[in-house]
Amino acid sequence: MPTPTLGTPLSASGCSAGSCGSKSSQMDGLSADIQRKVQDHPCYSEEAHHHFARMHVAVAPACNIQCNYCNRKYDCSNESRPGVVSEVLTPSQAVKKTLAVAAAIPQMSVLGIAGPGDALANPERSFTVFRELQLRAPDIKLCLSTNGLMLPEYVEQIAAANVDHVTITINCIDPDIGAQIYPWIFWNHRRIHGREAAEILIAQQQKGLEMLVARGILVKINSVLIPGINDEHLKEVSRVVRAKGAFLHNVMPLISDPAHGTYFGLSGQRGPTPEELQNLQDACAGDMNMMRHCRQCRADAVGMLGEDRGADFTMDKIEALEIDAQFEQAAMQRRVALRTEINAELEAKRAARHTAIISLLRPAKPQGRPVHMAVASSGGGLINQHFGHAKEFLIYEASSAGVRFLGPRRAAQYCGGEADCGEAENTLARTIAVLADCEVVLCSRIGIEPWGKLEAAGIRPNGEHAMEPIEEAIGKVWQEMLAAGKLNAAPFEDQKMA
Ligand code: CLF
Ligand code: SF4
Repeated sequence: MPTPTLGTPLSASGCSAGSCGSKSSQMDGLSADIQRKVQDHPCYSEEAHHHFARMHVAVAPACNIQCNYCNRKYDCSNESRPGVVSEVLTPSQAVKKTLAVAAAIPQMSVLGIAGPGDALANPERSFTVFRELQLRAPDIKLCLSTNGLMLPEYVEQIAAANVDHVTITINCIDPDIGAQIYPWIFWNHRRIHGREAAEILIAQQQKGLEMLVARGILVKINSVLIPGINDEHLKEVSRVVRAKGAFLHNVMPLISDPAHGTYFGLSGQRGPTPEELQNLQDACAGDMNMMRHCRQCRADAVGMLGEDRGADFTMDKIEALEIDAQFEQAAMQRRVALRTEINAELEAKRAARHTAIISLLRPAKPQGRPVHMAVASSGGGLINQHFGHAKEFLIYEASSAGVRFLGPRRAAQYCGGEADCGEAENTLARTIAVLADCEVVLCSRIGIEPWGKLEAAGIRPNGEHAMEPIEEAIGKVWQEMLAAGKLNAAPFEDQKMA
């Protein structure tokens, strides 16, 4: 499997485009076939997630295993954060909803089945949806998420349905660790507990992974990081799944809250800190392409990653729509035209970025410490959101090695209008706490009050790069800090004490 570099290297001293081995995009080094599969899938490409949307249809209510981090009143943690799925759909409802959403949101490029149970514990329902959509909206990529228990049995059907992307949640390859995560599985008409259950599940997952790779289907591995149980072990998991040909590894933090009623939530098992998550992702990254932009979506999520437009597309609204072949055809043409346009723009930007990076940094490799920066963006890969409107910030690290995305971080929204005034102080303080390790926050605009409070906390607000591409702007700000001599001292000593 090719191993693309995620992020934009700043350092490319002494080289010319295409000859130095440095990469201006994660697309570099991928075969044309894999590029085609990845370029507009918002989960498989960090770049694509700024431009393309996905949706999930909740057609899979049952599950055949129990994970200690899941309570099936809530969404599947394979692919979602805990939260009740609004409505479980029949396959025909799911097809109609997909066609309606894909007509309303032309950036919609992927349809996924990710719960609320397991897609392959509900095979008839899942494959009915895939088969129908393959006929009626063949431009939409099909994506499936599973715990892997039944995967070997369904690989042929997955391939026949043109499902090009499969996610397997693999939390361990050691049954003793598995026994701490999975209390039981349902297998061959009986419930199996403990180590034996984990052993079967692990064997099925590994076999399914090998079978998918052999058929050229892109496989992403999701792993839930559970401190004290599988944290160290996930490095081994990453190494093994990569060796077997998995394309991407997504290590997600355990979400553990007693209110969710999960075993881990009720037993006090904690989730990882952002630093623990990043350290593990970095440790795995030597062996594997890591996904860092996962939003742990709901099993009925709709829209760009990080936004949820599910409320705009409830079944009562969908049922009222008339959808015929002409409608489907026109919608598909709009999607394909927009996709072609976006992909051409991205390709041009990649080429320009590579050239700019090389000329910017030649001949000497700049030295300076890494800097974390937060970005307010509403999509498109641009710095285009007001600080006070940001529901999440994208955290990047700039260094002499390049600009790399560390992940999204949820923030309290402080600017919710007059009704929120009393809360504004607290929510702003919480947002500043979330950004504590960042030295710069880039946004399109920011009010005087938050500006002052951020500065007082040692975080420099920057609105000078509004509407600019994120990574380019971060590279420029880092260069300015370097030129101003601010990157020689330890983090926060020069910048924050100024
Ligand atoms: Fe859905 Fe999953 Fe397909 Fe994406 S989500 S089935 S691969 S289309 Fe994506 Fe959401 Fe993370 Fe999943 S951000 S939870 S990785
Ligand atoms: Fe829950 Fe998904 Fe685990 Fe099934 S596989 S128990 S739905 S997290």
